[in-house]
Amino acid sequence: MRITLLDYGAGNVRSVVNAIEKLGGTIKPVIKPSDILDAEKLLFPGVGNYENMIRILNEKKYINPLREYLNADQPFFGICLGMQALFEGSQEDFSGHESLGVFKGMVKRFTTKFAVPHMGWNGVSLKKDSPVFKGIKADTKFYFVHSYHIVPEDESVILTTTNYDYEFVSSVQKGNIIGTQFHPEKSGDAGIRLLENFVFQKDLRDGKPVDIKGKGLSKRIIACLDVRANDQGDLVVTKGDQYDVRHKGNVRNLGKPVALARRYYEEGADEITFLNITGFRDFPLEDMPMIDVLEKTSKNVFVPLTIGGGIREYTDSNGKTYTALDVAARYFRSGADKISIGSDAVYIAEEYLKTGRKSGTSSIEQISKVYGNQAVVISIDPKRVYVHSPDDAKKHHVIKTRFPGPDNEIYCWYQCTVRGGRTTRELDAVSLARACEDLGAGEILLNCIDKDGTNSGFDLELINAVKNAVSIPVIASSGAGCEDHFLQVFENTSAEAALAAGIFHRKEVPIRDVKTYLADNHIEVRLKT
Ligand code: 1PR
Repeated sequence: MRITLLDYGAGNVRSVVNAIEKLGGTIKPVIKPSDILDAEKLLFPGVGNYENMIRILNEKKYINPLREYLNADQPFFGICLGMQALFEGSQEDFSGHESLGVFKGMVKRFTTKFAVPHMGWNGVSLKKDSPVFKGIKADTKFYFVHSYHIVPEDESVILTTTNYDYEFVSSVQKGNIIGTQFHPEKSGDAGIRLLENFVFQKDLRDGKPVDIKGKGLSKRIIACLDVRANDQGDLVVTKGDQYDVRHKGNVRNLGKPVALARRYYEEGADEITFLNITGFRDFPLEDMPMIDVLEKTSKNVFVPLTIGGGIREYTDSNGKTYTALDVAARYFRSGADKISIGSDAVYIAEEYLKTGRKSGTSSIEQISKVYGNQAVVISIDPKRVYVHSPDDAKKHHVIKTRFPGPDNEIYCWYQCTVRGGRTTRELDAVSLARACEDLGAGEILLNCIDKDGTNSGFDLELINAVKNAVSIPVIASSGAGCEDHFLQVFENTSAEAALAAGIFHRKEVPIRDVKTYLADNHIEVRLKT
């Protein structure tokens, strides 16, 4: 079966292509407007920013052929922005460009005290029969990542709804036209099944009303792979002990990145994060192995992939300058869904806090504008600094701690570091997180150097301090040593996700045991069936 793919050039379409090809389908990309009308089945995966997408569709003169194709009720599957484009406009668009308007209604921003973007695995309640849901169990969860959702005027087009503080429409169908807010290509086996149904079912049309309830949003469990070349020059997954990755002088070698990522996908990881931990000194576009890792991983791993390390502006030895956006674009094209910025975020926040002005040119602003906030993660590497009194660190966000310092200090603040923890800066983690959210970041990956590799549990005080200061999702990281540490994070903080490395690499606790333990203790998780 030949699927025509509408790729407007922003975001990761590699996973969709990989999924279709894995299913035995072939992909024909849309190169010119008439390719849309020639399609047998048209797939439109959209990710990023609505305004950017609709501007490109107008510039490429795709609007009229798309309308003609859709008005003829030809098979269409829109994912995320690809579905939102069917409506009359979005609150994310101030450009005045024309939308498709094939379905009546608007795309609106979430109005909730919950973290936005809505990010993670959530259930769907099915409102009518549809061949695209054939063989998919009622309690299946799909991967969502968005700050805006559709509000259709015509209720008959609603295929599923999902609960995130309130009920919103998470997919639509009218005849052969289907759209999902969630990403099937990032939703593991169930998502692949949905795409398979679209590709191979002859009759796709929607049927009778039903009312099948779905489950709620899961807490995410993320496997993290710190990657670097070892002394023999092989790219390995390593693991630090408070960021020191050497044991008896050698870089610890805990496996190969592609193979480990696949193992974690099969064990039920909700996301995989790769951190190129020497990225601060190398130039990632010359570091082709990381690109190769992403390309190979995305062939078989259908959950979100994050890549961090070295996302910043760079001038090569010939004097050619690459923007952080160029670096990120290369990673997105290779299969990454999110990029994570460490050192550069600290410098950007320092400048922003000093001047009070958004330059518009920082990596955070540039990448979030083109690829959407949800694609920009800020990786924070803080260290505790103990003080006797908040007056001893007036410029910083100081907390009272239950774990006194070496001189019995009962206060501390969390000092930001750059260059893999090697250099400390006069900025605290809470201020960094707030500044980055302001600049357009969509998620915080909150490491903790004191806890990293210690197996002694997460730093709950740090997580609460940062989580209470921002309204974007926070991933708790560093220190997991047993199943109960994950439970403590979710019971004592409102972090949306927990990330671990060492215990998974050393096979001390399998991911599925963590999830079963959480489920037994009434934490909502996605259990792989
Ligand atoms: O500064 O933008 O180039 O990004 C560099 C990235 O590499 C940052 O995200 C930084 O956190 C990461 N990094 C740099 N050096 C190290 C190191 O370990 N020497 N790793 C490093 C950070 C922390 C987590 C780890 C958790 C969980 N590692 O990734 O996986 O602490 O570990 P655990 O469960 O074993 O306790 P830039």
